[in-house]
Amino acid sequence: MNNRFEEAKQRYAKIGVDVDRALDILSNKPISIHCWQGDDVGGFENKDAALSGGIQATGNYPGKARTPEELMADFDKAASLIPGKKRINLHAIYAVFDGEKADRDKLQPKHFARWVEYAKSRGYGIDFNPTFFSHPLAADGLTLTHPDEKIRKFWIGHGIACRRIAAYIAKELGGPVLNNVWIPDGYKNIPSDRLGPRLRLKDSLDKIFEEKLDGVIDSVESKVFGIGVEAYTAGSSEFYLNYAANSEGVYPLLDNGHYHPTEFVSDKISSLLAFFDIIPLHITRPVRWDSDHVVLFEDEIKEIAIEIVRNNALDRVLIGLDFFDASINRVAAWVIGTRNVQKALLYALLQPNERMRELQDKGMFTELMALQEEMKTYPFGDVWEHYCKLQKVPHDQSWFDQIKKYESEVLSNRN
Ligand code: RNT
Ligand code: ZN
Repeated sequence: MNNRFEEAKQRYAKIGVDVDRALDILSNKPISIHCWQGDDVGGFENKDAALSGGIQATGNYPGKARTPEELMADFDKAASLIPGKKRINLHAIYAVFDGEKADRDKLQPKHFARWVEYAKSRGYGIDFNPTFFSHPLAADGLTLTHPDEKIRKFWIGHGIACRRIAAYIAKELGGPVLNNVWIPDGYKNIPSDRLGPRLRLKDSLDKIFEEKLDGVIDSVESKVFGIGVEAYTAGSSEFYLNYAANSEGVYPLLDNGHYHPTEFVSDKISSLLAFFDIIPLHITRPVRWDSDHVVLFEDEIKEIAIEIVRNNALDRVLIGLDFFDASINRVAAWVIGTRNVQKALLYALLQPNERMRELQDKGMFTELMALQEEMKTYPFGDVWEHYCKLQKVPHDQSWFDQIKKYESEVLSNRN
């Protein structure tokens, strides 16, 4: 009998929070963990592929995964230290070629058979992303908006190929696959035409999404700016919100690193819940810009989780992660970031959300503030530790001992 947990449970029960129910809900919510934290968004296309598209993984911590086998082993290590249900989020550049390589527009389901096998054997779901960067035909930073029709066609072909791969994965795994389109397209300096690229983007997307495919959830990810495209990004928030609102089955994906620093995704979720049945997220940590730092257990992450939970939207909000830190142990980065998102969800599930809503509606704002602040020091940590024990993963910092061991036995032999 864990006394601290039992005491915590009673305290939460007193304010009407059912802890066991919260743990049950949490254990059933999958988190889509991005494969690209394991190798700095490198992929397997070619060994020295340089990351492009205005995103950057900085740092040179030793031990990055160089092959599918290494990436899968690292993901396994991380997953063994993370409670709850998992999905693995793949990018097209993680195709596993058995012999001859295929260019992006020629990618086929068979190039992802290894990942399907991997996910099946571990009971994970898979999500998917076409890769519109780190490629010679994206060297000028333009893909689906490119003024050159030939280049645009190549990238449309890539988008179509990826949706078919997503459909294949969905069929194999027996459940829907999110296929998320993010493109880097934009301009460093003041453009002389802002509409043209957006009209070309609209047309390219229409062509990509034309085919009806079972099991594929399509999304489009907006952004405010990237490195080298500071003045203009074609796929802006307004563009994609409108695109999604006007197309059947395409959803706007919110990445909380993709807005002005004074904007909050926690405040955007409810606006979208009013209009869309599904909302995909990329949870990250922007530090001054879209820097893709590892997610911490901090206020905005808690607030995002609270918005999902108190609006009963856990089934509608698809939670994916998106960070790539090469300055720390990459396996630890996965563990820290994913556990923090799960902590935030638990924190949200342990709030007396109904009571708080009532206080707001009755105009009892003093009581509301008092309760909100009291909740911050409730024995949340005791419940988290209990959850980890139930899930048979380390409940405290001792998970890091396993990372240290893995680093000395496995990662340090890579160079
Ligand atoms: C880039 C977007 C995008 C990428 C990944 C690798 O700013 O956030 O989601 O980070 O697709
Ligand atoms: Zn993202």
